[in-house]
Amino acid sequence: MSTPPASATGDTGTAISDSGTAALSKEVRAEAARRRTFAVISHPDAGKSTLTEALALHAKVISEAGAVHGKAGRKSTVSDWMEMEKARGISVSSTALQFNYRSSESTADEDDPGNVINLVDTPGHSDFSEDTYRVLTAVDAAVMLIDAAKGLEPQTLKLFQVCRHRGIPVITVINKWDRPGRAPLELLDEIDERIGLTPTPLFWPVGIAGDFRGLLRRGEDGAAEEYIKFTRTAGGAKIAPEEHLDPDAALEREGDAWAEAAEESELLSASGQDHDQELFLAGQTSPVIFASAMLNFGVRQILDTLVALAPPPRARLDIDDNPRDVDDPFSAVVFKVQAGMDTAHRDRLAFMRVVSGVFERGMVVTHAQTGKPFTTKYALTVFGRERSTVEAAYPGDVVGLVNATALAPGHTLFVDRKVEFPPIPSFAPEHFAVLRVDAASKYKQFRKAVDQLDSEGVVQILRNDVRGDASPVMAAVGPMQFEVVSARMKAEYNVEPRIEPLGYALARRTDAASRDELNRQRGVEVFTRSDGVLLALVSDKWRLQYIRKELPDLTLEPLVATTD
Ligand SMILES: Nc1nc2c(ncn2[C@@H]2O[C@H](COP(=O)(O)OP(=O)(O)OP(=O)(O)O)[C@@H](O)[C@H]2O)c(=O)[nH]1
Ligand SMILES: [Mg+2]
Repeated sequence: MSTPPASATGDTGTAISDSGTAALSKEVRAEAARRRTFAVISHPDAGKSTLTEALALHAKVISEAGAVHGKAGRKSTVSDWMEMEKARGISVSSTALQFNYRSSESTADEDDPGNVINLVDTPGHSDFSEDTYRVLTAVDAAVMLIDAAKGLEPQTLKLFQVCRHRGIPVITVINKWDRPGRAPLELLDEIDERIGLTPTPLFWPVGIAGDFRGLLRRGEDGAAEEYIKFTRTAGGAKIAPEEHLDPDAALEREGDAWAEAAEESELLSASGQDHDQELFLAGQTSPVIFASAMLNFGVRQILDTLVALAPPPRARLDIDDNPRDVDDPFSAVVFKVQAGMDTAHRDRLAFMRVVSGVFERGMVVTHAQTGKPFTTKYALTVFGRERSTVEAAYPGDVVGLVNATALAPGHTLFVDRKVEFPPIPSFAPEHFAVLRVDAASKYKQFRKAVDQLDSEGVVQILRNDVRGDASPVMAAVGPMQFEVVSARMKAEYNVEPRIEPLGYALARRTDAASRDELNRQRGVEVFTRSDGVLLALVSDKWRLQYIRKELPDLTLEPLVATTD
């Protein structure tokens, strides 16, 4: 755990001398420089949660990965802690983990404190893509997993586009190389052709998919620098032992498998597929590593690559496009709100990513959206479901604030010089359902649950006078979000809700002047969302086209759907 810098622990009221300010600024810059904040993203099932756990295993924060139960014989991962996630083996919500890591380079130098890794495991299912999108607004890099047998999948393409749009550099991991899959050069061609991103492998597989022996480390000109041979451990529960061999010894040991890997590596150089840091940061190329998250092959190489190449926290632009530098006074963005993580306490955590300055627990910060002061008495660093009190945090760190009820995704916190970061656009919902509870005795709990899940953004809650408060309408990007609502209402509030799908397929933003006329149309109903925005739900696009044509003066604006 990081300790607060001496220069930052004084009373906030006392003036800090110029030399003190300079020392603080130096401290913050140094702390920011050793941080790496990234998201693990992919199409469902490519192995994000398995990799997240393998990375934690390599940083020695957990001692064993996987065990007996759950999907494919493995216990649920540290990042999949909700009951629904454990039962189905899928992630339905993003999860943050923070840990220290000393790369092989930093362990050589005793004074080197190593790195602080802030990792967010995201859900792959497109129904939860809004959660993933919010995470991508808060990280500096992404690790994109591709299943060796499946190659690019629909969600992979969408996520690459989001990363490009946001200027997030991507490190690509071709996972599950322990299972039969496609030819490595073919997988790279697909990335190049379909995404227009040049893949630049750093580690090339020795042995075809399904016969994963180890990795060839590529030098600058594509020449093989060394061979890292891995040994399987029982069930992949422990770090896989590595043996490092020079190219001659590798050829002797692996014969054709090595010769082929070496030849392919040279072919890649001939087509210009070597790593270039500037092009990587500019989002034009992506370093590639082949791995097996399950067997822990290539996992240390992923961590070391993140430390060596992924960008540390940098200045962030505010709503007026002015940069907030990492050593400016404290500021942070909230990217996620989650309750029910601790069934004993039932508290609500707002996750913020520190953008600038030092955060100290107990600090009074300003909530930019309301201008109100906010005391950060309960601040936590999280590791999946586990949490511990955090005393200080630096740019790049993810901190959970307890019971910060006014905070919602996209909000800004700051001290001293005011700043407000751009809001996170919300997705256009395409699925709608009525939510109600039959037992009148449960109504109070039901109301509480609705408010909570609404404020987290699990679904959007819509209301109108005709339907009344007892049966609000839920709006979602995907229907699985409704299942999460149902599961969480039962688990956290002991309420058994009834969910009835509604026959609308589109939502458009409207205004008070258009409301009555719209409500008179067949297949249209106007609602107020909890943030005050008026939404017209429409049965289908033909109905929408018809109304547009017949009543062109009515306001019907599309909502931003940011993954498209
Ligand atoms: N053979 C093999 N299986 C793997 C590997 N990595 C993950 N798996 C398996 O693939 C399945 C999905 O893994 P997860 O880690 O849950 O995938 P995910 O990407 O987190 O899935 P979602 O969060 O639901 O999108 C599990 O059965 C894993 O055991 C790997 O390297 N090799
Ligand atoms: Mg997962």
